Amino acid sequence: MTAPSFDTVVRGGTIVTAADVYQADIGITDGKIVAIGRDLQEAATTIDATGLLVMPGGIDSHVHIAQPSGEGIVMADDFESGTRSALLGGNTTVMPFCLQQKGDTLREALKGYHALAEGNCFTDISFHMIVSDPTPHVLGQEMPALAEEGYTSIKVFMTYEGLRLRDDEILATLDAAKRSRQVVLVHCENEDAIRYLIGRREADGDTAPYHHATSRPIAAEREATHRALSLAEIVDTPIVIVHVSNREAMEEISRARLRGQKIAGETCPQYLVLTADDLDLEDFEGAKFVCSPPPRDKESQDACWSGLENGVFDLYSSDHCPFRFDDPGGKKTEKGMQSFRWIPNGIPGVATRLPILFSEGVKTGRIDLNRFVALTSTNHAKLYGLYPQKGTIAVGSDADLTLWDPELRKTITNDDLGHGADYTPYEGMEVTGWPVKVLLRGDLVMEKGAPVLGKGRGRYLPRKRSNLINGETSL
Ligand code: DUC
Ligand code: ZN
Ligand code: ZN
Repeated sequence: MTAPSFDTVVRGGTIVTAADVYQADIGITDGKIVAIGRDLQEAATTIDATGLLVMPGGIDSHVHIAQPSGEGIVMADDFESGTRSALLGGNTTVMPFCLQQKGDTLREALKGYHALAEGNCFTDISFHMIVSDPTPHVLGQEMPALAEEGYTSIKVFMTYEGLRLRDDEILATLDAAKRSRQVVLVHCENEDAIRYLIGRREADGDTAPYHHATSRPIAAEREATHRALSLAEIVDTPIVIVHVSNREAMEEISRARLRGQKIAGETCPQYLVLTADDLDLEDFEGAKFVCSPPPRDKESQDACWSGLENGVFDLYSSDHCPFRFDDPGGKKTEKGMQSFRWIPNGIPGVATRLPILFSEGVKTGRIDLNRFVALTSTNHAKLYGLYPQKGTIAVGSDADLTLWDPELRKTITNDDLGHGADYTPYEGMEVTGWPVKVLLRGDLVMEKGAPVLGKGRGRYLPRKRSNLINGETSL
């Protein structure tokens, strides 16, 4: 008997990439895709994909795991639960943030995060660095050295006292990133305006969770988006505008592109299916929806949908940032119950990202299958230096595959999501389309809503430079 040609064949499925939809089998050896064709030969293992879409594993390039979030507050996910939830939702790579605390070096921050992640991940991971203390050592020594080691993206904040950078610090950080050829993600909200409004709300006795939304208005996001784009224009370096919630911020992105700037834009599920009214629920339930920027209104939802359709957005990420609800270390902190100011910012969503876009986007005809794959996988790989190892189905790529049942109807419920939070903001939402099997580097790692193999299969991924840094004008 001759030896099988492949370790594994995924047989009979419909392959979907950012460019094509076609029927073929996929041959896998040593974790890589080695053949794509009709009626491939026998393999040691066969995975039947009849009736299923076979897509590149989801890449969620915006998640927060085990991030320090203030005194007495504990993020609901560690690397085990966060990556388990990602896997159950059809993802094979996630990109969490590594937060530099003031006074620490980037290396110290990385040491801590790697220690937490090592041996605990169900998916591959790769870190963005959050720069909160742009000292000469960070800008001049660490950023260039770390870029060479594969940490090719950083994030800066324009809001949150203690985290936000002033404009001169942002300029210096952008300039350093330009020299080290790193791409910079920017959280765009005007801190001074927000702090002023929070004070006003509290003075008026408006302390319920809903006023998280009224104290972070669209104008505060639009102004900061314009400023971030202007600062990037001054330095002449690409930036990513993350978690965009509304039309006015989108218009800033479009205008900057017309001026010739290299920009990527990102939106998230919460801006497509939630509104500020969700923060207005009784009994503190609105705290379940507190995130920044806050969900807006129906007009903003429509704008974000059109941005996914027409290319203002390149990325659709979860901004998974989970806190438990019924927990004094989560949303129900003692101070948070007194004022929205202290409610930890963020909601879970890494498991529900793909089903929400598939059901509300593909099934409704707003976007096609190719765009779905681009927005959820391929563009993340290109922007953050993982393509074509990740983000596509091609000979030579990692065999990271999500087998998707396009007709499976599910009601989203927290028990199915595998994360550490005690709620999902999408509880009870009916969706059509769900991941049924996931392969990570050729191994079947998820089937029927549960991990097949234990934690620790996920690897850390050093990355190349971003496509935007490498001279391309768009993804
Ligand atoms: N920004 C994020 O990117 N995620 C959660 C909270 C925040 O402000
Ligand atoms: Zn942010
Ligand atoms: Zn985030």
